[in-house]
Amino acid sequence: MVRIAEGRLDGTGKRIGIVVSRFNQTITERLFDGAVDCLLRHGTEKEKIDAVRVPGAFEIAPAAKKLCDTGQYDAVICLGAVIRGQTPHFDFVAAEVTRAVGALAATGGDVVSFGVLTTDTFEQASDRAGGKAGNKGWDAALAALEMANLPIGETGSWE
Ligand code: INI
Repeated sequence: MVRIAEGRLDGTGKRIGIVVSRFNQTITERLFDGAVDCLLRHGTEKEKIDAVRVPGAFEIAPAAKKLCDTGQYDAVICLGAVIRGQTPHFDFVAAEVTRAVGALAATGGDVVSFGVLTTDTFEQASDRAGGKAGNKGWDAALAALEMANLPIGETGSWE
């Protein structure tokens, strides 16, 4: 008999923090709208969603850590858009936000999900922010809810 534990896609009663960066704001606002839509449609109460805006993707992880450190959130969703330009700057910002949010998530102390686009073009980002490739903000919110409900460690989680 294989024992499987997986989180329910249920936002009822969950307190959720969202960090969204302003750089490439036309994209990031669409990620934000998608994330909020997903949370509301899965039962999270509007009053239990708090959002923090930060300047750019580089600032996302420090703000997410501040939210985690309050101990008030069942999950923190990170949203941003890093789009390749003419210089290597893209690579450094993309690598750093991925590393830093990943390090925060990997502590396992708090649920942290990653909805930061890293694309070559604005069009690719647009496709993934409510365009033909879905909305990665919506997807990040759903992942956050599933992980916030992960039953590992709860009594009888495999029963
Ligand atoms: N920030 C982004 O969120 N996306 C980008 O595409 C981007 N680019 O390409 O430069 C970007 N840079 C700003 C960076 O995140 C910081 O806000 C800035 O360096 C100040 O710390």
